[in-house]
Amino acid sequence: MTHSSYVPTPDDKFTFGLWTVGQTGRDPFGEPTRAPLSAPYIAQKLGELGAYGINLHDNDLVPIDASAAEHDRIVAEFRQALSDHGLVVPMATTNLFSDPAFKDGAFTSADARVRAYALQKTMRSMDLGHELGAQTYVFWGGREGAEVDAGGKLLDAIGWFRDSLNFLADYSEAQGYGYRFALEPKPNEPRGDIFFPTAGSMLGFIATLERPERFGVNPEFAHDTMSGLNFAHAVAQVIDAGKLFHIDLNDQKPGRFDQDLRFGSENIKTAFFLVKLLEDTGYAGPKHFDAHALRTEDEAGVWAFARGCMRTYLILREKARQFNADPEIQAALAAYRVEDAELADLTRGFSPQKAEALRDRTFDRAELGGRGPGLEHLDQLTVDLLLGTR
Ligand code: GLT
Ligand code: MN
Ligand code: MN
Repeated sequence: MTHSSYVPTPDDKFTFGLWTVGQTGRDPFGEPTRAPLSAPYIAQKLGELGAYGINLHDNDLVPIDASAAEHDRIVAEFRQALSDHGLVVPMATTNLFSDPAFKDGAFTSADARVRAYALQKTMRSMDLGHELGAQTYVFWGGREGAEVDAGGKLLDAIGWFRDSLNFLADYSEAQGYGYRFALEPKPNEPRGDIFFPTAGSMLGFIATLERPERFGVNPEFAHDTMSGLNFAHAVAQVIDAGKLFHIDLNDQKPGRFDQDLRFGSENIKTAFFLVKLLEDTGYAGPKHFDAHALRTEDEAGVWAFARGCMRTYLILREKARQFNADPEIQAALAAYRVEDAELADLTRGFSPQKAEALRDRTFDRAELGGRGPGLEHLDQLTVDLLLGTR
């Protein structure tokens, strides 16, 4: 299907969190600037815009102190709105960061009662997610971190986190939920330092779990960018490990507070190489825009924001296809790589004979160092493509 008008359809698998388009503009320095929107209304609007699904925290939908009857009424109403507007809930997650009970961590709290409550809250939230059809369960440990290390819990925290995830993976199996869990790294904010700050830390940690096959990563564009890292590089490592279970797309200026900007609004080149990576490798999961409209905006601005996230993705997807089909770009790419069948054989798969042959080989270092790979040319072709002059 072509998207010459850049208008999405559910096949594009674009999703938004209830907390994203529902964000009211509150920030640490100011009150909300927009009225709250109800979950059924958000479903209606996102359905009209061509989104595929809606993600939620337990309490985005059901207030934390709702009675059982209220719970049932709210969930029934939301389900109806989803089916009326052709949307699904592919991912769910728990709010383990707003309640003051979690101020010093949830699964990594030094208080055993808080850790147990976090497990209870998560099980209930997993029940709700399953009720709504979610197959991916995200863990973003917003409060799992510290401002000071005087409490001396660094190694304990890792162990407590592991115990909790092992418990919850078993709960998912015992209940027959079949969730795939996606761990979301972030370096800081709201904590001074958050545990497991990068995709690489999550990958290392997953290997220590009892059911590693059930766990993957939910990398977020802004979270790597905040600390000056290259998000496309992080995602490539996650894909290589077979662990891209979900992805959070947004944008961010490096070195700033957590901005959650509209996808593609800031780092257009990294966004392009990210979209190209996702499309070239056939990522088939949901593409979740975990961002919100600027605080300056009214409701019209919220929908302009949502439309813009999807439109920019589709434009970049088309640019990626152009990149792959452009003869000059492909020629420059071919010139960049130097292939050598004999050396490929020699360097892949160790044998004492190969090691011997490689030790004896003479390389012309001056020639290797003197070669110009043509990256300036290739990058300018990319810039021309992105600026629309190709
Ligand atoms: C919060 C955070 C996000 C997480 C959400 C899921 S909550 O908005 O900033 O990065 O993905 O818990
Ligand atoms: Mn975020
Ligand atoms: Mn996120």
